[in-house]
Amino acid sequence: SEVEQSYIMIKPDGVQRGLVGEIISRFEKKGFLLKGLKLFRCPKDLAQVCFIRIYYLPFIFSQEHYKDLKDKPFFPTLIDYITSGPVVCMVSTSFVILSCKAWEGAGVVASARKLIGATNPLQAEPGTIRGDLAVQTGRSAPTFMNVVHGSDSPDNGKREIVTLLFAALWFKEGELCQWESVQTPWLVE
Ligand code: YYY
Ligand code: MG
Repeated sequence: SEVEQSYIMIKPDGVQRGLVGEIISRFEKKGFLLKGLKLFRCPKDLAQVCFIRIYYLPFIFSQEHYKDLKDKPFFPTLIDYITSGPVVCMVSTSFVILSCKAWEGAGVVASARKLIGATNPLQAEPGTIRGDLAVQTGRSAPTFMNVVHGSDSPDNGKREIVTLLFAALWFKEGELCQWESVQTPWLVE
């Protein structure tokens, strides 16, 4: 049976501001199972991207990650922002088995989005990661700096983590860790 997965990423401002532990801690405390974790510098340079796509498949690039936004006015600065320093790439899995329909709506993707909060940090509720930890409104710069990314659907979760050889983004096959947490029986019945 298949388990829902979300790709969660601490963006360069979160890393630079020393919020890695704080942000990981929120997902840990919630009870999600951590399946993958790495510090990674996303290349901006096209030559680098081409090289890596040829020699290190499957691979990532930020333009692919945000391809749905490529016509937006903030897209160039969004790519500048996301490639401006290391990011922390994470995969979280719910304990919830998808075939258990009653739980599907409460799966990790939607739940992680709630923990993360609204895209605009000034509109994000207190208690959410963006509401508590970010302020950039996009008024002076066209892109929100909002410290963290979370997949917006289970399908995008799959696309962003590791799918087919040529479509895989942030993680390579074999980089995710198969393990069981001792917490599981205390989190779900
Ligand atoms: O999923 P989420 O990150 O909350 O927002 P998206 O609509 O997917 O946009 C991705 C990314 O783009 C967002 O985190 C900041 C930036 N952005 C922006 O700077 N200004 C907007 N009006 C919308 C998005
Ligand atoms: Mg999004």
